[in-house]
Amino acid sequence: MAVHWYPGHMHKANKDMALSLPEVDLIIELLDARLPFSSANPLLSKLGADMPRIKILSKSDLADPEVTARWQAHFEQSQTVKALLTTLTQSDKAQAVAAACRKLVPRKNNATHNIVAMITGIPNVGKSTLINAMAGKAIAKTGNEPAITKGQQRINLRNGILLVDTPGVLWPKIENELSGYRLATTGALKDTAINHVEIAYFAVDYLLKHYPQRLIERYGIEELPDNELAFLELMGARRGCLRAGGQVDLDKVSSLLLNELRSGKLGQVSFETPEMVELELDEIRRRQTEKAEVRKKKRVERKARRKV
Ligand SMILES: Nc1nc2c(ncn2[C@@H]2O[C@H](COP(=O)(O)OP(=O)(O)OP(=O)(O)O)[C@@H](O)[C@H]2O)c(=O)[nH]1
Ligand SMILES: [Mg+2]
Repeated sequence: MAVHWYPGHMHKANKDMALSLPEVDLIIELLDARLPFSSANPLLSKLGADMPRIKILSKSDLADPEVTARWQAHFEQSQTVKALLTTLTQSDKAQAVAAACRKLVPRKNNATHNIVAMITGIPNVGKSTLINAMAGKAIAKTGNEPAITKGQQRINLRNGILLVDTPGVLWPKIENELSGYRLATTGALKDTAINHVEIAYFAVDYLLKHYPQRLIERYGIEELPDNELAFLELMGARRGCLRAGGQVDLDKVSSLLLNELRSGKLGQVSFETPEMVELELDEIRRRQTEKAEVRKKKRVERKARRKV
């Protein structure tokens, strides 16, 4: 799915983050544990690339623990990942992040200078929630929809750490189509920017393949159909998502499914594994090489025509 949601405040947020970098000592990058690759916005990965960085897999309570453990092992192989906090409660996580900040910026671990930590991540990943946990009170506005934070906000924790909350940013262009679908499924795109039925088709197709038992248990459907439309129609009939005349209201049943999936009612679900992502990246590279070859061939042909 091509993602077309890059509102003006995201352009500004990117610029502001780059401008603030000289004052920042370290970056805290939040990834969504359900889609650690697709939520790792390359713009944010490049931001302050040589700066100390703490990576956090957020919302791990909603992700499949077995898959999260695989991602954790995958990330820990990398030299650049300093800390990866997953299964901790918000308050333990807050304490662990503060301790990691002090460890990573030892020169400022004193009473005279604040460590400045910038929190980055895609929309709705939990940046402001983490800040509130670190502050011990609700300072930053949070909400279960993307683009709650629209501008940078600085919060002095008065314990030697100053946090910079930033608005969630997405990619201007997402190379991997599946990443777009996963971001829409988990709620990183504004609801008005997506077609619920198209996203529900993607989600049901994925659940039928990877978590069929959850669908059976949640919706009491004994025999699962083999396609997503048939499933949504059955589910719609059971849940009373009907239009006048008795036809299933696909839009309504799609929204219902996405809401239940996002709020964990279908259990802990992950949308990608390191192995799946490796295959997808291979496919993207193959397509890029193919495109480059076609372009080269056309160039050669044009040149040959000019010579005639
Ligand atoms: N289940 C679960 N929900 C979480 C977690 N962290 C945050 N949330 C919820 O996710 C939603 C978004 O959280 P925010 O902290 O506002 O996210 P944000 O990254 O600041 O979002 P923007 O400012 O819009 O970019 C809220 O409803 C939070 O309660 C978590 O670890 N688990
Ligand atoms: Mg926020």
